Order: sequence, then structure tokens, then C-alpha cells
Amino acid sequence: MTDPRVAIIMGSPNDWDSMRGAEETLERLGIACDVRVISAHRTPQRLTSFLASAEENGIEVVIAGAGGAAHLAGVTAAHTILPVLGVPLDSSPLQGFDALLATVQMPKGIPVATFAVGKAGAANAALFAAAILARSDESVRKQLIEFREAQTAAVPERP
Ligand code: RP5
Repeated sequence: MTDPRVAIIMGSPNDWDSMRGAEETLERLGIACDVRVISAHRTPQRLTSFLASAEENGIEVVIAGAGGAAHLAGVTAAHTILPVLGVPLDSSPLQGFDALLATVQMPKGIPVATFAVGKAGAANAALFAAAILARSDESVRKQLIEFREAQTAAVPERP
């Protein structure tokens, strides 16, 4: 496998069931990724040290999944100019609505691209990361086109 170009970070090991689809999607598109558990509040130093070297380590996009008062994507975006794709997760009594608002409502100046709550968002964040890479990588572009074609072909004309 080549060097990771996408980082997938999540606030808790308990987020992995929701976030594994991001890794699977990137794998299907032939994009190497680095998957880490990093919490903005429980492991703040892990976050800053990971982000301090992410760009020089070849990371081009960061996907950040978190639930509850989900500040991981926002804090990540504050520490890097890499594109940050936020995935709100359904891990609290508010069923992800809290995480959705926390992720999408970034104050002006530090953007986080926010995806759907949960597994759909994780997979779509990976597809979006691929779309970013595809702008300058013809092989990723081809993989993405093939993915779309296979997805279309898999939809039956009748139920
Ligand atoms: C967030 O708190 C994590 O992203 C997770 O979704 C949520 C709950 O974490 P655990 O208490 O299950 O580890 O930081």
C-alpha cells in the first residue's frame, strides 16, 4: 500500500462502527488512509501533535468523526489548513443532532465541511475526499468514475 493521503480520526473507539465505512470506501478507491482515535478533549496533545506533522507526512484531507458536543472537526480545522470533513455521529441521547449542529455551525473563518449523521456521512466524506484528490490524480478520478458506474449498474429497474 502507498503512503496514507487521508487521515480518518474519531473521538472514541466506540465511533469505529460508524466510521469504518470511510476506511472501506477509501480502500475500494485505492486510497491509503491513516485511522486514529483522537479526542479533542481527552487526548488534546495527541491531536495537536498528529496535526503538526500531518501535512508533511503526506496527508491531504482529514475526515473527523465525533458525537455529542462534537468539537473534534472544528478543533482539527483550527490546527491545519488541510480540508477537514466532519462527520457528526449518533452517540448521545440527542441521537446526533447535537453533533450535527456542533460540526456544521462553525463560526466564520475556520471551515468544516459537514456530512450526514452516521454511516452515510462517513462513506460520503470518503467519497468527497476522493473527489478532492481526483482533481490532481487521474487514477483516483478513474476509480471514482468506476465507483459511480458500478453504483448505477447495481440499481435494479424494478423492485
Ligand atoms: C465523543 O464522545 C466521541 O466522538 C464519541 O462519539 C462520544 C462518546 O464517547 P465514549 O464515551 O463512547 O468514548 O468524544
